[in-house]
Amino acid sequence: MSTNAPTKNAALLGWVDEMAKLAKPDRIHWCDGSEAEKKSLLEQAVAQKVLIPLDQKKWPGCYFHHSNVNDVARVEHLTFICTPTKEQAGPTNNWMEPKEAYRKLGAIYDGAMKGRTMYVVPYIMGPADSPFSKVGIELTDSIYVALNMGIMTRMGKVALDRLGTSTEFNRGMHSVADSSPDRRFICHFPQDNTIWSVGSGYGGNALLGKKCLALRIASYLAKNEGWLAEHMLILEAESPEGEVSYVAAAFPSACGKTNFAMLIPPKTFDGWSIRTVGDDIAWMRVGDGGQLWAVNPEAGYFGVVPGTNYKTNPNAMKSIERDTLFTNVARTADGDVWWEGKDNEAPAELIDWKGAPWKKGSTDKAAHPNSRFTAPMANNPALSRFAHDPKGVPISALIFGGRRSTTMPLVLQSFNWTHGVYLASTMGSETTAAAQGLKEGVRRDPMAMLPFIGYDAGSYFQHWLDMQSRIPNPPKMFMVNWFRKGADGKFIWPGYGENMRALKWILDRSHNRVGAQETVVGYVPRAQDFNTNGLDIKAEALATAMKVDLAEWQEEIESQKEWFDKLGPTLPRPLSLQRELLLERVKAARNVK
Ligand code: GTP
Ligand code: SPV
Ligand code: MN
Repeated sequence: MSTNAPTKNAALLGWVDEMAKLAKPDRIHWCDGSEAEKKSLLEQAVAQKVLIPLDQKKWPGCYFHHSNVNDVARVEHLTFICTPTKEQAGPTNNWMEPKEAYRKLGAIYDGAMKGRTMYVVPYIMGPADSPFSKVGIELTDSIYVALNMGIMTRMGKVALDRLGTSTEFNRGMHSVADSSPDRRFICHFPQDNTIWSVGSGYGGNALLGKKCLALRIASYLAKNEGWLAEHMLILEAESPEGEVSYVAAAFPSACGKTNFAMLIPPKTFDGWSIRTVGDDIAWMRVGDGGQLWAVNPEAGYFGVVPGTNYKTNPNAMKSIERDTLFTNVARTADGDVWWEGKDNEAPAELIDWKGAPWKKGSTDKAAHPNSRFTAPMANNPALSRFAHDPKGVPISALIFGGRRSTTMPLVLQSFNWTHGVYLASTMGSETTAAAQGLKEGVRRDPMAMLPFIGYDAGSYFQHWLDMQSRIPNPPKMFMVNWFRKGADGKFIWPGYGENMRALKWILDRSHNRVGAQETVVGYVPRAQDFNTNGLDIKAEALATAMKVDLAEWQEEIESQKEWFDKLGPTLPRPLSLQRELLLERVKAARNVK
């Protein structure tokens, strides 16, 4: 078997050899992360029809990929936490006994790479020179995965150099195998720092550095080591006076992180700049000044395509102008791409994401609702100059927000840390196309981490509560909701750039310089605290977007009981007491028994 191993790391060589003996690839290619390698991999991917080049004049360095039609999003029902006991995985995760998981997936890997190349993809999550960064090695038979990892992580030689002879690296095994949903499993072994994924080539199932390592495995490490690994964007806000602040925000999958992280303020916020540190994942530790410091472990964006246009998110549009992989969008015969919610109307004819002819006016979507772009973060014109800073950035506010058509106001500040953790732990959100096979409707998605907590959820909440005493200068906590709907079923709040208005209040509250109305459920902006200059929305609609309706809240809090009951004995008592206290307060305010 041919190989080009560029390392003397015995543990690494031994493990790669062991996995190769199992999967039996014809060739092993060690990725070095060079430009020349990228070019060659792209050429091979095109020759294999894994990628289709777009019109290179219009879209330099851009390619189209369509996944297997049964493989278009994360698969939560096929995702497992393989801890020694079921209790360690907790009631929100699927659990498989580790030996059983290794046996089951091992049988599928056996010979799965015959006739194929096994790519050895060394990568770093986090800046190359940051003490917080983690090295992972992903073995994969997907050239598409190898190319994506090259964009999403610091990949290749840089990772092997950092690893040296250390045995401490995440062992990620991935094979698309036969792409059969019956033989698709995403298994995590936190105790072994190992991930085995088989049967899917898509996003979070297959790019193992992202959700598998940077969230599920990292959240387990973070619990043990006293830090936080969260599904959060990180943004930098600079005021006209030159004050620079950072916030981190957790919104569930396909609920607005990329958009918020790339926000362009409305005209009336002259002199304000928002820059992106990260759009999906934050690793946060206590640092200088007793503040919480955040690092973005990724190096690229794996972003939702539909709804992205020059009005909603110009920075994303500029980020995908070159060197971008488009997965499951629609395209034209002459190498252009299209999706629902692009700037222009659909052309008369398209090739839909499945490769079938599509005519304007068709009720089928031309692009898959979870179609994605993979773009290097260096393309983002609004990239923060601290995006690669090994120390990270100091966080002033933590924001949590779901997709809720009712109940949740535009913005709300918690009374304190415990109340903030309670609000985040009970966060509800309507499910989206980012995961396959979920029931439509609102589900609890605590901290936007339901699919990504790598251990018992109750213990995860306890860890959040415990963090308070570790952070001398903690960020303030907020809830937001851009997705409340009016009687007409339409979003009330214009969203996108206008979210700056809520952000401004959040920043002012974090720096203790603006007032608020205390409601039974938390602080909200008073009229004089909230900048509406140039905002095109009726006063009545704005009031509805911001409203705290106690009847809705009572229903909300009562419905949280089922969720807390499900969490079982590890649910921290301060959280169940918060719920009960809040319910009694709401009932008292409504004068109901
Ligand atoms: P993941 O990558 O899955 O973690 O998603 P994300 O949280 O980064 O979501 P993203 O920013 O990609 O937005 C998902 C969808 O919500 C896109 O179709 C956006 O156009 C839409 N969206 C984002 N922000 C807003 C907003 O403020 N208002 C409305 N109405 N839609 C929004
Ligand atoms: C998400 O689903 O939250 C994503 C996309 O960011 S994936 O990488 O598929 O997890
Ligand atoms: Mn995400």
